[in-house]
Amino acid sequence: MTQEVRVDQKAAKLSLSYILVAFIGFGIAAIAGLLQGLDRAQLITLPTWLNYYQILTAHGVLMGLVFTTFFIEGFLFSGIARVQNGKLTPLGLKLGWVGFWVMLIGTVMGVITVLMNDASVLFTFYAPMKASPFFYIGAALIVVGSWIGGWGMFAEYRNWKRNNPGKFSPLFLFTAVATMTLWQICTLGVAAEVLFQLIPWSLGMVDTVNVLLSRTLLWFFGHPLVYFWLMPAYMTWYLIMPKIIGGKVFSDSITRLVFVIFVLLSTPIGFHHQLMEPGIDPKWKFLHVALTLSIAIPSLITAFTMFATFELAGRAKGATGLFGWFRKLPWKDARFFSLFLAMLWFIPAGAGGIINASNQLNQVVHNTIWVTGHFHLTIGTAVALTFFCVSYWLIPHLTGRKMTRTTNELGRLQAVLWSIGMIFMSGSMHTLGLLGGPRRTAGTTYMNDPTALSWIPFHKLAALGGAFLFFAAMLQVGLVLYLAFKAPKGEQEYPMGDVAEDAAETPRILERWPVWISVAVILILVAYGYPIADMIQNPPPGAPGVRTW
Ligand code: HEM
Ligand SMILES: [Cu+2]
Repeated sequence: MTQEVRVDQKAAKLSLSYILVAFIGFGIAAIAGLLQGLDRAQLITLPTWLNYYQILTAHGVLMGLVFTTFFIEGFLFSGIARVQNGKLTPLGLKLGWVGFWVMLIGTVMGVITVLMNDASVLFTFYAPMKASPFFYIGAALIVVGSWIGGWGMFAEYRNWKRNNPGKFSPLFLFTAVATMTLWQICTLGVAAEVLFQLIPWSLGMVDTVNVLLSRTLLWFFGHPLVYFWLMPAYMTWYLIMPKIIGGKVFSDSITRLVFVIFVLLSTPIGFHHQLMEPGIDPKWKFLHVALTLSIAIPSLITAFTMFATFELAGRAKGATGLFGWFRKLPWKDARFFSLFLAMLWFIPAGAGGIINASNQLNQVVHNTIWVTGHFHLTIGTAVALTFFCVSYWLIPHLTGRKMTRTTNELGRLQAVLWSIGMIFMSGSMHTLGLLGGPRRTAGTTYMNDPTALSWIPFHKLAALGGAFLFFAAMLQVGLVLYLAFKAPKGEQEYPMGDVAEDAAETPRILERWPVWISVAVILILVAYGYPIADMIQNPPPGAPGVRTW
């Protein structure tokens, strides 16, 4: 039996600050999302002072970077405190706060530049589109701030190891360290791009930019970024969910193994975003595709583990037959219900990912709105719903309040509305992509071209989905504010699962970080060393900046 541990006030304040900023960013981004959907369906015309690409940039940056990164830092700090008797060390707290402020300054800088229409370069800020230097500096500060927070978590880990020599670290701490390790490695790519290429260029210190190199450095970071979002969701599924359903963590070793595989394999695969790009030898693309397909393995292991967890919990409660356990799951509990939908959505999302990663199939869907449909299922649903669901119990836990029956019911409604919205929006986006519809394009009929006209009904369905999503998003923001400031005072449990007693002993090697980091670096050198050296030695003609908006 674990005793009930409360996250103490200091750690709670830190964690809550991150989480509130996350949901404010999310709320603003949702408004932009709705407007985009309506514009593309030709249901509204944006006013001349509000550019489609401007709101698309705001939406992408606020959802993809601000909502996720702030939420993840806040959640991981809270969980690390939870497994250490509710406390963080003074050093961890301090780094947590410095990171928070640096990230916040970067966010404000970036958002203001976008609102001033000085940075409509989209979420990927591809050169040679050129934004104001403040946009890039803001982005760099978000990344640096998140590093500092990560160092705070490493400090917690070192402290734990010192006080518990020779023991395995608590699973939550281990998986948090894995997540932040991946993040520190992969962000080196985007940091190099922004610091050495984009900032000097946007300040006018150099005239042109090596576009191929800049995109390669971006994707060195861009795919692992996806795992940075996914790993905290997996932490919830592996470690938190079992407690909510009254079961046990299926296996300590499998959990650690899955996270180690992510650290090893998520970086050397970035070329799967550049399959259509000239200047990279197909041999290297092939290597990256092969590694990409192998990173589906931890997700398949996860699917197996989740069902095993459900089944064992159900059988422990007396379920019989092949699927009897299904009825024993706590469907009425929003903490579980949202999570289950999140996991369910990850099945089509992952299948779509395998399609994107396959060389030939990529040619069909590349740069179509299929891709947008895909990531609204992965990050936009599997991850986002998981984060919503965490907020239902985490926020009241941090503020000394309680989830009520009504919040529980509204939480379940939220997940249903979000799912309906995604069926329409993501479903239409996938269909449109197969019909050749482009992504990242303001509403247009291409002078009434028949093909483009045939897309409009699907855009309308997507906009209908967007309306559901917007409604669900506002409900979510309302729930967050209610749980933070208004819900009745009380005790809300921080559910942290225990490992099953009969699980096999964990191999020591799984906790040898120097070994895993070295393997990760070697894989990166193999996959990127030669291509990047080649791009620097034989650069394509330098590109001057353009302003397309
Ligand atoms: C209220 C819910 C949402 C709505 C209505 C919505 C709608 C949209 C639409 C219409 C687009 C533009 C498609 C295009 O022109 O290519 C888009 C792009 C995008 N969305 Fe969402 N979305 C929502 C939630 C989310 C969430 C939860 C995330 C991630 C956490 C997300 C991340 C993104 C990103 C990264 C882009 C791409 C930006 C770019 O192309 O630069 N969205 N969304
Ligand atoms: Cu990718």
